[in-house]
Amino acid sequence: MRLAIISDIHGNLPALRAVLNDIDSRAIDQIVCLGDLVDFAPWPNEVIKLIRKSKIMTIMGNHDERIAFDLPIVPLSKHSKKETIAREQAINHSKKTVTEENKAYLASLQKSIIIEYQNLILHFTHASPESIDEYLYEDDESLEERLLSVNTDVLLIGHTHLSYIRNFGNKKVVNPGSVGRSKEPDRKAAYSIVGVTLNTVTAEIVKVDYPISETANAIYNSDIPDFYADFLLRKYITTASQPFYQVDSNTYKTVISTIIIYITA
Ligand SMILES: [Mn+2]
Repeated sequence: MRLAIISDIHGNLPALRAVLNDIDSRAIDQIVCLGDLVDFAPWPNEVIKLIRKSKIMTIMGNHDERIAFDLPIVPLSKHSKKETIAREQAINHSKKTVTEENKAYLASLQKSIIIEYQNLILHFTHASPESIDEYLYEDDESLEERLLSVNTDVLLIGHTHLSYIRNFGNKKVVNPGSVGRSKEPDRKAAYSIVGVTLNTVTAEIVKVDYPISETANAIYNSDIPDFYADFLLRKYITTASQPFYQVDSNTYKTVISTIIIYITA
């Protein structure tokens, strides 16, 4: 069985199309989406339509939950003042734009899915087994404990927008990264291919080029704050609270004159 794992599309239709085309060109049995279909780019309804049409098994993300149930927007301490304001505007844009039918679809999503296949168990959830909005980064010291706590062979999580694969003996934690709002230096659409045989699991991260400028221009021409287009175009590098920007020194020098570095507390 070969699975394609996608996550964190965030309304970015060109990125989703590129990833689905790439998946189409490979022998994949099922696509699983770890959630966050909406917010930050102007195609939330089109993304939901394509996800449903493509019969993708989908889990609820924290952004989906907030739009589905009209939950309040709570600022995140890791964000700068500028990002806090932009985020609220972007989420309010989705609250106005996403149709009632699509809100009902988002509300219908499960928060985790467990697949048993041959002798193996795979546990899919948006952020962590315990929470829909906890960030589990690659270097998290509790990662193995979290994996073992849900008695699974493979824990598949997104939410951080940073792809990684961590192996613990025969068990794994796989984060496919983000399709539509990558926080990796290349900003490419990321996803994962997971192969499952009788007793073994393989995983790889795939990066796909897509027309980032098309998405950025659509954001500039919408009510979504320019912040999110600038981010895709790397006009800002937000360090947030995690030292994940492994920009190599050569790349850094070429862009240093055009970026603004945000250091947030
Ligand atoms: Mn999320």
